[in-house]
Amino acid sequence: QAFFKPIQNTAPPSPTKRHTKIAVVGVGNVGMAIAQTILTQDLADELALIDAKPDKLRGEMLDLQHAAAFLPRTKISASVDYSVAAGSDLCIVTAGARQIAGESRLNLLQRNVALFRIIVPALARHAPDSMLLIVSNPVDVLTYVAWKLSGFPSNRVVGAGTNLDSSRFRFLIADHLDVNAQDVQAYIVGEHGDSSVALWSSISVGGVPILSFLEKQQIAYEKETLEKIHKEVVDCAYEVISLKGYTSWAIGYSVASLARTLLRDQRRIHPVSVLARGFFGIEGGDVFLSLPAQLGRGGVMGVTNVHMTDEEAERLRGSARAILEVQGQLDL
Ligand code: 6V0
Repeated sequence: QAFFKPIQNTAPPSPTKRHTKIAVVGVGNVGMAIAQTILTQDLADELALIDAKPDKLRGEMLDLQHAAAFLPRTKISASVDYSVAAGSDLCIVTAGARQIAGESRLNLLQRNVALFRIIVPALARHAPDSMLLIVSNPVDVLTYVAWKLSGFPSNRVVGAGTNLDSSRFRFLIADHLDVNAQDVQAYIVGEHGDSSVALWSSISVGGVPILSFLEKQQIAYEKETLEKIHKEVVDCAYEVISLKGYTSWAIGYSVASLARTLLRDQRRIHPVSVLARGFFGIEGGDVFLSLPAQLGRGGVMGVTNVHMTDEEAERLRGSARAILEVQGQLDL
């Protein structure tokens, strides 16, 4: 006997109501921070978790399911089998090998490419219409690898890129000026990592361009202070990792904000890793790196023609060359 007595003659559910499903591959620190932010922010009707370790996977699934009484209703499933991702609208990849002491970055990359050879074709097979959002590092090269291995059009493959770096940047500027980080418009573009580029010339706070404001107010325009802030953005990931072993909360919020923009067609502009060839004079091959991109239900809709000084554009092209050099050493 059913728990509820059905009401007769009801209309069927509206066919226009979209059912949203997100798959997260890798239930480590980052994957779980993303999963829990997705749940608390009510971004999906269904959440599928995938990992290579069955016990850890089931433990994480149960732990999240046990919070059901406090969360919006989301069906949570988990499996080592990629069929659990079937029908996903968005697949987020956080799986990655851990760096072994003394291992080169290139060797780590090659091990991650080996993982992606399993993960990406399986996702493409089970969720052929999905958007891929890559988080695993080195994120720019791995987003390129995911694009190649998936056979998806480039608008449906995005890397988390410098979305997090830009959030760190906005926090540090806000802290420096004692304002709200949400009022700070500032982008870090290029590689997620050491060769990232801070676009100082386009920063504004509450609509006020920051560099001309500082000059007009005759506040000593200290290029050094600005460079120090950028250096802190690059260094702070290493600092968090050396202090707590990994980063999780900020990347969780950063990726959840991307998921919201993509799935809810918010058309917001995020600095994320996209196929960058042809933008800002980037040549020399297919390279993914972060540019301020407009995102929506169709994935990447376009790249903002953000103002860059010649020096900033040259640094961006340098960042592209650095990524292409690593990419050239891979055999795909
Ligand atoms: P972690 O805690 O070691 O988790 C990795 C998970 O991947 C583990 O649960 C593994 O079992 C799983 N895994 C390994 N191989 C496979 C496989 N073949 N299939 C499925 N799952 C597998 O790492 P953590 O969660 O801390 O980091 C994950 C990745 O995110 C790393 O590559 C980080 O460098 C990267 N980050 C990227 C950021 C960005 O801004 N793009 C920010 C933070 C971390």
